[in-house]
Amino acid sequence: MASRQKRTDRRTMSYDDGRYHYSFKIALLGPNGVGKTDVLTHHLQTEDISAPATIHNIDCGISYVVKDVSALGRLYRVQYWDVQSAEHYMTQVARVCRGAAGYVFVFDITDRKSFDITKKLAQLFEHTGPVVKKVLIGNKCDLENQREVSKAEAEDLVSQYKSSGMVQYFETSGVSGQGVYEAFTLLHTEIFGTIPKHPDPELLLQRGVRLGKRWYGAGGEEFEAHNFKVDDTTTKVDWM
Ligand SMILES: Nc1nc2c(ncn2[C@@H]2O[C@H](COP(=O)(O)OP(=O)(O)OP(=O)(O)O)[C@@H](O)[C@H]2O)c(=O)[nH]1
Ligand SMILES: [Mg+2]
Repeated sequence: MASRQKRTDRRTMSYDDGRYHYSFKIALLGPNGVGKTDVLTHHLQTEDISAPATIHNIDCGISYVVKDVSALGRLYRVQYWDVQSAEHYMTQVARVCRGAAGYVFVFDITDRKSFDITKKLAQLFEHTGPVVKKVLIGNKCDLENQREVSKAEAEDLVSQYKSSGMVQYFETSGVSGQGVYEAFTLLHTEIFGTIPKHPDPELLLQRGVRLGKRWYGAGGEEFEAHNFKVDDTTTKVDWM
């Protein structure tokens, strides 16, 4: 009983209490049926992500999952927004996804129309500039014999949007999980790379990144970055 009480307390204490260094949002965008949810599911199963995922459903098929990712002694709380059929809700998508630190544009390599829609989505977020990071994913690479979009075309799209933060093209399979780890790892690393050593909160917000409370002591005193020690137990707490 005592131990159950203790567990409950820990859970309550750690519920969104800011015990992380930074938080940010990544939006997955692409037309209906390209495999966004399957790709995200594979990503959420990777080992370097802690804390179980809780899916929150919002309007119009939009849902998000919150996960903690640790890297280089920092704990990042990441919200992954899975935006269904983005082509039908362009205005809403633009509003809901505003302020994201990263975008994953997904199309289906066996469906040219999906590539054309993804081009429009990439254009919708062109204004974010280079500090917001983006990757392009050509999914269903297990269906090579049905390919309609070449790698060269997809890579051309990345080059076209390089100045608005698009960094690389990946081919993935939502069936086998091939390429998923590489795509998300690169996107995370690019986002982590936008955070300066002594960040100014206002500057961070322009990159879609917020500070967590790990920057502050119990009395509200501010810590220097090098004074941090990540307590690994917090990454394992079921906090939602
Ligand atoms: N062969 C193959 N099928 C896939 C792959 N990824 C997803 N699928 C299938 O494609 C269909 C759509 O996948 P979802 O993950 O639901 O697609 P989505 O982009 O989330 O679709 P919406 O949520 O409707 O926008 C499902 O039947 C999946 O099993 C893949 O890489 N290869
Ligand atoms: Mg989906």
